[in-house]
Amino acid sequence: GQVFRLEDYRRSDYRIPETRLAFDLDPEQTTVVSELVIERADDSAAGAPLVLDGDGLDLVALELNGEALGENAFEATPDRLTIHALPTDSTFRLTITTRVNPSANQALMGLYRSSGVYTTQCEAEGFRRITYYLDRPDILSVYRVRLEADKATAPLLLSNGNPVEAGDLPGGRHFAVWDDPHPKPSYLFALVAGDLGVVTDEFVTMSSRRVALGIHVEKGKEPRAAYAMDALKRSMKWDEEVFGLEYDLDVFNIVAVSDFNMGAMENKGLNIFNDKYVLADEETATDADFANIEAIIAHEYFHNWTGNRITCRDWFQLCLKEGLTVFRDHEFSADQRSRAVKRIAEVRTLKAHQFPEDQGPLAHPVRPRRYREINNFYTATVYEKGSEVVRMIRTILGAEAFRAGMDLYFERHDGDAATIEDFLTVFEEVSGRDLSQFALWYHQAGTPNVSVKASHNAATGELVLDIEQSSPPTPGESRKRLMHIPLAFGLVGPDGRDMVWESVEGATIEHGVLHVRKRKHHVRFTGISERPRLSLNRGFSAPITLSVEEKPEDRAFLARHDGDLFSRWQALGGLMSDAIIEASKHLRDGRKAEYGREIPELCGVIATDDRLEEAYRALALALPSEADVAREIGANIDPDAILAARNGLVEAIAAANGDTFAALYDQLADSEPFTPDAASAGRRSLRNMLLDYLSSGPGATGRAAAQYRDAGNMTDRSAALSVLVMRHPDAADTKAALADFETRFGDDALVMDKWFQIQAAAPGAGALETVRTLTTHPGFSIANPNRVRSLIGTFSSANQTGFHRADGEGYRFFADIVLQVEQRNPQVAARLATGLRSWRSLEPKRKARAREALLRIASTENLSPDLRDIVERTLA
Ligand code: HT7
Ligand code: ZN
Repeated sequence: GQVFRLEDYRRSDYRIPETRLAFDLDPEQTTVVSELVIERADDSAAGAPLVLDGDGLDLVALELNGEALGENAFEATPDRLTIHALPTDSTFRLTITTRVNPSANQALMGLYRSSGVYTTQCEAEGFRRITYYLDRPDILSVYRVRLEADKATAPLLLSNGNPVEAGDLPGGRHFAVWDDPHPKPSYLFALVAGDLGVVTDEFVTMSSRRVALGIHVEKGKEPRAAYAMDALKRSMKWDEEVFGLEYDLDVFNIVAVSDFNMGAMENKGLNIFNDKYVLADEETATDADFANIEAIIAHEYFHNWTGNRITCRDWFQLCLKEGLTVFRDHEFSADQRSRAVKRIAEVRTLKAHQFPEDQGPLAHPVRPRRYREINNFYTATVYEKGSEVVRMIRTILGAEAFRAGMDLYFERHDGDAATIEDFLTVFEEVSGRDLSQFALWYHQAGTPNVSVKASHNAATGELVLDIEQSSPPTPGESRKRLMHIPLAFGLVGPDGRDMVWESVEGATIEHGVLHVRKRKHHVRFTGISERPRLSLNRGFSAPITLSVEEKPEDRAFLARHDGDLFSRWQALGGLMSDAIIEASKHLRDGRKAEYGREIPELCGVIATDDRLEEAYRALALALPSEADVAREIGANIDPDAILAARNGLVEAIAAANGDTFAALYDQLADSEPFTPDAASAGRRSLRNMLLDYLSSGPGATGRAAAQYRDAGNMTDRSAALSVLVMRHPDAADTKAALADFETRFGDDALVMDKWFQIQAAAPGAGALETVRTLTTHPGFSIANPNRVRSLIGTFSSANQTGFHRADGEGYRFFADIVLQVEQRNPQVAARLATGLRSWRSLEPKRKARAREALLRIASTENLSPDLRDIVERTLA
């Protein structure tokens, strides 16, 4: 396949200042008339042919300035329309008629139907599946869209911008016209037509403009959109207060659809969402669902400025909108909820998804320099690491200069298709700093490592830190340059407080942040009378790994006393991870695992420390996942040994704290009616964490079965079901609860996704048969991305022992499914296939079997570019 390279970027010879689209919507034969005002960019382009992108298109008619074009004047293939003979005037009008079949579109890109609703997905290159166009993000155009459809089945007609006209037509049809005054790239175009229920509200902006808000959902589900509406209004307010950014149209619509490749899409004035991230009430959604809805509603709304008003020059700049918008939604959630808890959750996600990507065959820079399939670059690196890079800019500059830089960015680049260089320049200008070394975070792949060795001389009061940075090689980048790493730290004294030094030399330290810029820093502090404990990378100030020679008792001290809550969590997690790794080695060698008393004792202390928020305590008690431990081990992974070692630690913690945990569990029972706020959610998460520990012993199903039965909300119900399935898969209580769940929620696909997910995560060799059987369940559909992700995605990403079965059957099944999904939806199949990206770190037998599965996929004929790209890079 073709490789696209950043250095090949060229401005287009043509611009499209105006785009008029007319859709005559029909389930199988939709006609699209596109009337484009085209401008030659400059005289040097005279004579250059106009080449428009297409993808599987069927051209019906073509006119230039109102005249049909002769056969020799153009060349049309499904994937390209080339017009050779163009008028000499600098502006002309092109009218293109295409015909598309929305019902046949299973790839869910371009115009398709989801449960009878016409909808579109154009990012990144879906617009070219609707009409021929300069389908690239630096072509900004003003759109006017006319929609015509059957009124009975599609009473709702939406597009971008503001509504300008609507009316009835003969034959039971009707029309609506939408006008979007803000120039936008084609990837932000959207339409929706269907019969949906709506929740409406209003937002009054900071300059007193009234904005009509609408959230459109499946009829009957309107009450489940109330939380999303509340989150939308809070997002609009927050962006005004924190960034001074106001909404810019008269209406803002959100539509929830049930077939969607990703989470949501920020189309101008018409966000389209996966219904999973809109619909929630206490009976059907968990606290995690509520938090996700809040975050994604905010994310898409925030794109209105970071993405839409300022868009990307090309797809290499994807992190310009995505990393920045993730940073903004993280800050929003931190402000709405608990900052420390939110930060821990972010870092857990980063480590679970981005670190393995950065440390495996699919590693790429936050701003890649080449791609074969752009859909495969909507990654944790572009999104999550991209957000971390923005966070580091704020850490380095300080909050005030960061805000000044953002203000300048909006002022200077509003209406632009911008680059990462443009973004960095504003921060350099407002701060006077040179960010050229820092810019490597955008250009260089891989997770840097910082090693720290400390020596303390009590007699002289000197503390010396020997700090060294290194970056492991990544595909195509064997030699790495030195990074600018902002390392927040504290020297924790014996009383748990941060010590103050007299002088320091060897590195710049500003506001508790040590700037690592050289390969080695020999940093000498004076005035440190007692040996401090090192609290490093506080708040995860840089997305790095740390190598520190640290005594377990120092870690335990930090876990108890560090004034920085994030670092306390980090210290405890490190202790837990080391204990599981040690135990897994013992178990592999046929020895007995020992866990010591420190961790169980610490868990007891933290669980009952009511100075700490409950949500924080729950996170502290959560052991590193099996995948986290596997990543720490890095090579020759045996998932069975890790599971056994982790379970051993769960049991040791439970045995040491049984009575305490039981009393606390009872005390935390909800006495008030359900509310989804952070404090109540935190209480439930701690209680459900305790339930897991309390249910870890043989036969200990009683509490979970009772909680399942009595649950007044989905958080408690699904947590109890999960504990039963994970800890006691064969128990009668488990079977009864699973059957009950299916009876209660069998008709609700989104809730049944939880049922699929919980079963797909159940550990052990038997999981494969369960998952295989569930693929034949009437509620499962290989054509629906949410179903596939719930069952197959969970199995491959969250079931280490089931998926990585020693006999390789898990991989064989997985490859079969990936190939089946690919027939319909290459994008979803390619993303699914990344489940095998860490195959090289497995023990040799599993490694060989995983490779066989990958090779089988790679050797399949007519593989889509999406899947081919992923498997070939994974195998390289
Ligand atoms: N910007 C949106 C990305 C997206 C997408 C990309 C490719 C294919 C389908 C897609 N749906 C949404 C989502 C976001 O980051 O806000
Ligand atoms: Zn986004």
